[in-house]
Amino acid sequence: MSRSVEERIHEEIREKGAIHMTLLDPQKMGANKCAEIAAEAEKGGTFAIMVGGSTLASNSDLDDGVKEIKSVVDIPVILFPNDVARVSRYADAIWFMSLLNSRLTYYVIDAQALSAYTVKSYGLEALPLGYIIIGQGGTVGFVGQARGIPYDRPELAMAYALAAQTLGMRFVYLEAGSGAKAPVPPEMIKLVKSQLSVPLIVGGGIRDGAAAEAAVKAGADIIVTGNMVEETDRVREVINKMVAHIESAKVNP
Ligand code: 1GP
Repeated sequence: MSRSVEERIHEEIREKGAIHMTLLDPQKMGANKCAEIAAEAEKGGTFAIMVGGSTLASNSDLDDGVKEIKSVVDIPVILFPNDVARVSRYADAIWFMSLLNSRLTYYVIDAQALSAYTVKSYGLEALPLGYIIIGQGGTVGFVGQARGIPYDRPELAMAYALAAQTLGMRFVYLEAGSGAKAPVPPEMIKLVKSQLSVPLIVGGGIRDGAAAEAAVKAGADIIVTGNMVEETDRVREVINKMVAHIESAKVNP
């Protein structure tokens, strides 16, 4: 039997120290462009493609995007849904996530209840994830009605992350929001990681190797970037540089 995406993530973290994932939005960029970027990102050394969805778009665009990306890469394609409709049967896995600091039970548990059967019937591998918004969180903070954790309150992030792990979630994500002015602070990552044994994902506002390296040195296991590849036509080079920073960070702590 082939290894699960979860096993592959763990193996890669063990081997490399930390890994990079590339977030793409087919509904924003179009399926062809996404596939083109995904192929270059794979060559640059990204471990997986995460497929997010725009708030206002149709599901057929999502399916087309996932299929197109799958047709050009061998690395895992993982859904990163922002709502119940963002589930495609063509992906390898889905971050089955709860927005832990939302005001609305919808984003904490109701959306998951509404989509769990679909995920199961599609045979999608579910990766249980506690998702925590730091600061304002940009669009996801607004739509998800998050009570963003202030950047200077790392102990609150730690408390929510530890609750996620204690509830059995197998990944924790600290999200500053796509395009955030400042990424999650290293001091916060450090405190959160000191209490966690599950992989810690960090994303939002990471624009260069130095920021990724700082996050990994503080304890991040997975770095997610989205905007970075949308803003360049040298995707392979940019990802390659970032991956080098990420891998060297764990080797030379
Ligand atoms: C957003 O954390 C991701 O969900 C990526 O953010 O687009 O700022 O890289 P950026």
